[in-house]
Amino acid sequence: MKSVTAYANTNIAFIKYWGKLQGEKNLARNLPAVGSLSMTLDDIGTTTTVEENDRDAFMLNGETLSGEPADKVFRFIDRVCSEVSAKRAPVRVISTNSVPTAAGLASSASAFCALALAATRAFGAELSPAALSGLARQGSASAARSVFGGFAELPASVGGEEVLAAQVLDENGWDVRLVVAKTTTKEKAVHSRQGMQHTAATSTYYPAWIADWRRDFDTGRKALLARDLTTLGEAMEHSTLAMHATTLAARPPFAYWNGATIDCMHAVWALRQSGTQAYFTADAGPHVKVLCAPADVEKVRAALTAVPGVLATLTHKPGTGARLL
Ligand code: 2P0
Repeated sequence: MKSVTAYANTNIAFIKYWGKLQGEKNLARNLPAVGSLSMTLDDIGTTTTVEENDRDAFMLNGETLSGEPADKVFRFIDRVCSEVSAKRAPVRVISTNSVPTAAGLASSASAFCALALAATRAFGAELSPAALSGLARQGSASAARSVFGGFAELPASVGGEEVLAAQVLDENGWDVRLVVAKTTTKEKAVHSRQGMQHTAATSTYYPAWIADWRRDFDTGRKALLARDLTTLGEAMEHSTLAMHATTLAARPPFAYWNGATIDCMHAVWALRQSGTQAYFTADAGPHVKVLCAPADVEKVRAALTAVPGVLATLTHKPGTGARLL
């Protein structure tokens, strides 16, 4: 067995994935109930090495992990082996994350994408980018989109059909920026998988979310291809707020936002009122990400930095797809 190292950038969804096809078989394959559309970010992701070892071991950021986080990785290795018909041998998986783990900056997206690429190659298989996205999706659905640079889509699965991610525009296809406002250093209390399953099971608004997501997806996809920031931004904000509304109408309710998250949203709306094209999104965590033109980055950063509770801002361009190192 070869020792293989791969790198994947994380991605942020403009149009949100939130909800899985239910039923044991569908859940085992992690099939999304809604379509999503994302931007892969530059220089923020996961580097993962997969190599032979005398027993399964998982190291993340220099620490050996055990329990569920490690078991999730080992189960994914089982899946890789069955998918590429390789004999399962024990492995050491060494990952380094430049994404804050489990704080809503999509660490599982880059993690399972890099792991899928490194593990398939370590076991001697070479998958097409589309097939690799199908495998990465089974680790974490958002990971399917990180296979591709620039902007990617992952369709909804209808009736349990297999779904693969695809590139919509490459990293040179549209020069935009995503400004990330960090509003905490803490890990989130409700992991996204748990959060989406809880809302699917209990939220009054989940049926409305499932009935309506396609409008934002179709509008957002068309706007992305037309490089229309205003239309894409409006669809992104709607998708974001509709997703978060499902959590507020769950029983018991929960919210990924903190006070600074909401203040950042108001700051973005104020920017628009004064003529700057800026649009927010937020994921399963309290950070706020703002889409804007490169020329408006400084204005957006200044507005977000002025919000009490914003700890730092980081600016990302569209990044490249997953690669071997
Ligand atoms: C997304 N999120 O589209 C959405 C928006 C969070 C909010 O994908 O259960 O970690 O592993 O498939 O991919 C986070 O969910 O969930 C996510 P699983 P994942 O980026």
